[in-house]
Amino acid sequence: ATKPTKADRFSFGLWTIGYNGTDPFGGPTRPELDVVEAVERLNELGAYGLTFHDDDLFAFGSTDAARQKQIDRLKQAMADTGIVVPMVTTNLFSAPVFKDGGFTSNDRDVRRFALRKVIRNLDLAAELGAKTFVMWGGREGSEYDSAKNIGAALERYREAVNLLGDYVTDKGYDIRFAIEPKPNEPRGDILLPTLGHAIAFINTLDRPELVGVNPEVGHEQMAGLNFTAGIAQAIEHGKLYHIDLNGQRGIKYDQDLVFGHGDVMNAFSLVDLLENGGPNGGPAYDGPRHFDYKPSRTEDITGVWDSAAANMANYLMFKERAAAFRADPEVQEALAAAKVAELSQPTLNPGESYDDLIADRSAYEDFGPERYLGGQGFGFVRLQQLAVEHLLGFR
Ligand code: GLT
Ligand code: MN
Ligand code: MN
Repeated sequence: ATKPTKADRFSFGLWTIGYNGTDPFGGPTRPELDVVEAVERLNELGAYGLTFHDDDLFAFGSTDAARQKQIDRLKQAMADTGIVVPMVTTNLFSAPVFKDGGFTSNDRDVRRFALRKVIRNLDLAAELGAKTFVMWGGREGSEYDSAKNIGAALERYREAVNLLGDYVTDKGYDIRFAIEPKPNEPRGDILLPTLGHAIAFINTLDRPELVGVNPEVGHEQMAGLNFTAGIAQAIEHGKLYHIDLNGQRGIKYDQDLVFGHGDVMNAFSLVDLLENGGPNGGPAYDGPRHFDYKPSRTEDITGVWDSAAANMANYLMFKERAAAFRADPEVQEALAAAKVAELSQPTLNPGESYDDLIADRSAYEDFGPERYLGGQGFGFVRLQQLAVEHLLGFR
């Protein structure tokens, strides 16, 4: 059951398995990984998709011929393996020109260049059949409050996303955008730092239906937030267009660990939500299960592929454990005792007005809140303990 197949829809960024170990304190510990090898190995391991930034596939500033050669090599590898490209994204953060961001750089010429770079990559995304275009604005932000007019930056962000929405609509591309929040790193503070900020921003756009979020486990956890709860809210708003799965241990730099190597309890509840949280207990999300992790700098190429496999195996193990949790009669009983389903029942009766509520003596005068002292516990802890026992394989 931990052997992935294409039906599981696991995808990986080319920059993840292709990460060469460079960090702010040291250079590469691994040689470059070729895209064809990446596609072939992912296929063998049971993944279905590869995603990439323009600059992962062909170096920034490549000639048209060099760019086309890499695109053709990728297309051939896709044809040979059946690997698809469900998502594409543009690098607006590595090149020196983007040192103050792309869409929101103080320098207007840089903003115009950034838009052209994205438009060019949108054409490639459409050509390869990608349905989602991720926008991670890692350099959109600042270190110094007086150096960035946040209101103006948000206006420029909006101007950019609106223009790109017009572009895909006019071209007839079947592509939606997904904004990826992150609180900080590389900028001291990044614009749209959490999925909540991003969803609020999206609702101010000309075409909000074209734009959702691509939350990353570690990014929300860097802000001290509960990832599962955030994902549940994104789903409730109809905005979960894509997801970046990985692992993070607490509020610190972005670790990009293997999915399941960070907060295990939250990973379990996340998979339970994605797989069993939908209507009638079915999946709540039907998009790619995309891994955005970094094979640790200590690993050789064997460690790279072991870690890629570990992401998928862990997801499938959580999925299996979550199914067992849901199927356990004792869990069902604990869920009922905890009144979890009762929360789905509207607080007012059908057609009931506030006058009717005020007239209902059982809601207030005869309610008796005193009985909640001592009695009327919810049993949430017992429910959580059952989850732990399933997660650890003791049930
Ligand atoms: C970068 C970042 C990731 C984003 C990628 C998409 S780029 O690697 O750390 O979280 O998902 O642009
Ligand atoms: Mn990350
Ligand atoms: Mn990411």
